[in-house]
Amino acid sequence: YIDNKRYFLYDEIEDYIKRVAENHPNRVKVHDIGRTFEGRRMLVVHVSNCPYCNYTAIWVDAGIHAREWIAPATALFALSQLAENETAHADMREQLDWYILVVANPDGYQFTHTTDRMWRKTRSTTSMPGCYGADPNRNFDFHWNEVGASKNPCSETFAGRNAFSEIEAKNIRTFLWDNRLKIKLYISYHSYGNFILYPWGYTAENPKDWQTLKSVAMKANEAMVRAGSEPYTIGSSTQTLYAAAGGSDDWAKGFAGIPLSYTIELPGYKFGFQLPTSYIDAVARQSFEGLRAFASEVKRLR
Ligand code: 0X9
Ligand code: ZN
Repeated sequence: YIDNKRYFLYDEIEDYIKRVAENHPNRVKVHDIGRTFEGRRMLVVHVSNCPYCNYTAIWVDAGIHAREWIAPATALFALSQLAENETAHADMREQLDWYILVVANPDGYQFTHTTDRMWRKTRSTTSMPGCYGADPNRNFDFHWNEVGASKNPCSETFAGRNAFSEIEAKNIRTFLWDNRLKIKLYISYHSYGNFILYPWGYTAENPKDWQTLKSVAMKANEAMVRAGSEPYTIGSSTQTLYAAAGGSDDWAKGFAGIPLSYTIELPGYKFGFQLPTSYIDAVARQSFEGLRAFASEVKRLR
């Protein structure tokens, strides 16, 4: 399995995904959902006991923001447990399909390893020479650019030239849209700050089913705390963190109609984005217990 001893490069994650699919052909399928701006492949891993049974599905992505390294590490660990640990987690695989996108912004992720550890956005060219990338989490077409985003290509929260200007966001959109009827839970791992956020990010109003969103988040939090985690703050993005439109979570719920949608801000402790490798294992394992609770709630609500 993934040993959580360090943060992997994008190429290593890609190689691992190919290997795990080869080693577990009846449980793991890889969907190539398109290329990034710089030409990297974006791979969604489908893990299921019965890949053609069309079970209720859970989507997990991570690394929409390049510098939030603990997020891909957490998603990668979840993938490795679900795919490779044959003797455990039957509860999580039974009657469920998992779709995992370990690195949602591969170009940015690679850039944080080679050039600028604090890079957040994609790496596309913009109308401004010397300013690169848009914030993929401001680029989704649901109340796009209404609040908490910028039209300035040099800004860290540049919403993009238009909604879905970023190929990475567009690739995710297409896959989610095509599978929207089976996906009941959308999870996006970010860091940092220990938050479980539900929609909306574009308005302070609550979705009408906010109580369900909140109670499911509370189950996940309880499971993570039982596994040793610091507690998470639960609430709507706008009410708990800040207003910001164009997020993937808002689009998943508001446009694609996926009922349960969350952004999980993993812990940074005192280190922020630069969480030391010694923390990876605990965060990944605690988060995996959160996923187990999410899975059981999805089945209960089905
Ligand atoms: O600002 C963001 O995109 C997220 N926080 S982060 O520090 N990881 O950048 C929060 C996104 C919450 N969801 C929405 N605002 N839709
Ligand atoms: Zn983020």
